[in-house]
Amino acid sequence: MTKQDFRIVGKSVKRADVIEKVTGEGKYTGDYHWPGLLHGKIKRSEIAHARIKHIDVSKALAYPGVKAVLTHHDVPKVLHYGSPHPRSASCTKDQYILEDKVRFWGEGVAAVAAISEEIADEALDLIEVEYEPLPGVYDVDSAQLPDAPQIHEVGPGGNLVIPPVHVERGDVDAGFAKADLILEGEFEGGRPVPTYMEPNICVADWDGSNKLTFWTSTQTSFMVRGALAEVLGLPLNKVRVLVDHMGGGFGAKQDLFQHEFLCALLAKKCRRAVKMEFTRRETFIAGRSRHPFKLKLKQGFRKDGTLVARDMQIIYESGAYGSHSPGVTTVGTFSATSLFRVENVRVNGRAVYTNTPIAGAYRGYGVVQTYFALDIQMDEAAEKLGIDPAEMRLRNAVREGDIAPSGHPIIGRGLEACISHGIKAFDWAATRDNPDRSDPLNPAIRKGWGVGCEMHGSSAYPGIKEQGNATVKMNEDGSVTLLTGAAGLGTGAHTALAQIVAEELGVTFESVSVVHGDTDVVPWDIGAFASHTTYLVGSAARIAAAKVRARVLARAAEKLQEQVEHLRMVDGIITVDGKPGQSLTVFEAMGPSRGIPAEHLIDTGSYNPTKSYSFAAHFVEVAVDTETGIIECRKVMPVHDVGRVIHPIAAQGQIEGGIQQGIGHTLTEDYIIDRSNGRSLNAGLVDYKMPLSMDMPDIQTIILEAAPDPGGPWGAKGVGEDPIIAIGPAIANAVYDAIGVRFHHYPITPEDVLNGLRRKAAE
Ligand code: SMO
Repeated sequence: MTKQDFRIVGKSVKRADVIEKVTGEGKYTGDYHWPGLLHGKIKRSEIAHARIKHIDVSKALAYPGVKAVLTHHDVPKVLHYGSPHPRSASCTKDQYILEDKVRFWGEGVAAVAAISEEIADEALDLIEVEYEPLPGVYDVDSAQLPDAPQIHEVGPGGNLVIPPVHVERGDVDAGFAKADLILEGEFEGGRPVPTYMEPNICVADWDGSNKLTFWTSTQTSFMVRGALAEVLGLPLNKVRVLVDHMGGGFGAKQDLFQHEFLCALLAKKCRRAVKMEFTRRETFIAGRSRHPFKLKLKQGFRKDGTLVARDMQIIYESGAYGSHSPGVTTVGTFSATSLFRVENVRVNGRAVYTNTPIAGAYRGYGVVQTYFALDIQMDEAAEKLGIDPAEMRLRNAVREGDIAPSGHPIIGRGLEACISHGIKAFDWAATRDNPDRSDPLNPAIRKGWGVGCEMHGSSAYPGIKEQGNATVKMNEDGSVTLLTGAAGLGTGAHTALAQIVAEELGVTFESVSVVHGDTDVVPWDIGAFASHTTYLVGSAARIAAAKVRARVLARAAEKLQEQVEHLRMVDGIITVDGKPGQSLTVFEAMGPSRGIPAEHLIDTGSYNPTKSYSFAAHFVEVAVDTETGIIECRKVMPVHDVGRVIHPIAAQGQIEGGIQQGIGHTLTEDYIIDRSNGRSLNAGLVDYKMPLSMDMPDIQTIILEAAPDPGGPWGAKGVGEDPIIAIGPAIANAVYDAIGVRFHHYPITPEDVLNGLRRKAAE
């Protein structure tokens, strides 16, 4: 199919949910209210590592308006996956709902249900907890000392979450022996928090048949269902999980959180519906951040720029529980074998427990960290070898047929296409060769330009069949309903799915409506993560639509007395090849036939994907104020290969959002933990600076369809996580270009810049 043949795919149709969203009519979990609804709150630990000697809830229970209090004495003693991921390799089973122990500051120790949020909050203060403090470890270095206190009994020991992940190819030592230039560096990064607009929220309600109905803001409704059923000892058909509109997730809403279990248990105890809602502060304390990391990287290059050997060791700080650390460590470690091609490579990844808040899944899942280092060191090598940095990346970019982190061969030349396209569109050579780096308006400002690259895989979990599912119904009037379990995080995924169905089926986009987020109704879904909804569920939806289309056409053929091969269906009109007068609407085709009343058609598609890789190169301009140390990211040109774009404006929105978050990571966002006692110092948005609209650069997005993936619908690949990855190193590289100071960490603060300038002046 050439681009011109598409009627709906590739067009920025009006989003299916746009009216309800802009008018405020769309329902989010927080919009559910009814008389008698109780409110739950969590009592949080004021100490990072301790045993609970005694907990007295009598005063709280006696407080007027309080309906129930739960402590570790009242909840099932079941170790659960903090993340109920079907791939056990992604997650750890190291958490109880409540325990007589706390492992981080702010961990829940008790839960209250009361007739109002205020009363529940006040009751928390009446719970008396007697702690026996335990020695804590608050950074990965002390956690790995031989005599360090052990945070968990489960796991391989040594405060490791899982055994080290090791991958090795070729002969690394021989590779270094061939190198003309060897670079070694240490890198580290802070703790950005996915600041979704809608804090975590859930509502639990039990009915007379002991069935739990559970509304929650989650990316993974079926995993929530599975984990709740397991812990509560219920069959899956006695747990119904509902997800309505969501205000973002960014990966972190893949976990099953402590408050979700507690909400269900409080509702059970009270025999009344309970709502539990995080404050913004709680999304920091009890949410999931990106993993802070420390990394050592050594690489060898030939004079012509060819990378010949790579040796990397990375430590991800997991915090108090494993959450997605196994997955993040595995994905990050394997991804570090790629991006820039190298035959001789060795990467070792570890995840280490500390008594700090939990790190988990966050857009860019382990890869943000490793590619930050790879891309900065690539820049350093280019400079040392006298090669233009963009040209250096072009020479080393992964190519068609190279082994991808997943073990599959890379399809197409996506990364090279992004780099070379950007070089031209950004006017890279002329811009960067310009010796004048001053700003005409402010002599203290130095301008600089940088580039960063990324690739990211979507989907594919070995061993899980039918990961993507969709059901398509052609109703008796010719309208179409798509049922999907894929959550709508706010990215427009449901619109893309509806476009795919309409295109494949041959009906108008407006005739397709999407039903989602009710586990009793929609087909099973692995969850909206790994940048895969369009790729995976889109493929399943296309298969389902094709089946329905064949059945509609079979009916039409019968009615028209024509061969089915001669029929076409476009925009809901069925025509006959070579007979312009002959046609039927879908409505007519679906109507009564030979006395049999009108009926609907329903079919389901399932899809087992391989893994697809998307690519990008980001070109940026920064302005560094040498008096204040403030770095301003002024311009970004993200060039992305998405294989096939389904909805250009939605894809562009994803890219712009990723850049905004990436700028935050790189320049200002860091959830700071006191390394002496595990207390958090800036939970909430008062002292944690995320970029706002006024901080946004001029973004000139370029979307390429350079390397379509045969596994995705018409070649489409993921775009969700990609844009957060390359922007960080691109900014760091541009800062070096501006002021000649190299930074190997994020965030790069004004203080860092001023100290760096001072160091440089002293050299
Ligand atoms: S961090 Mo993502 O939702 O795989």
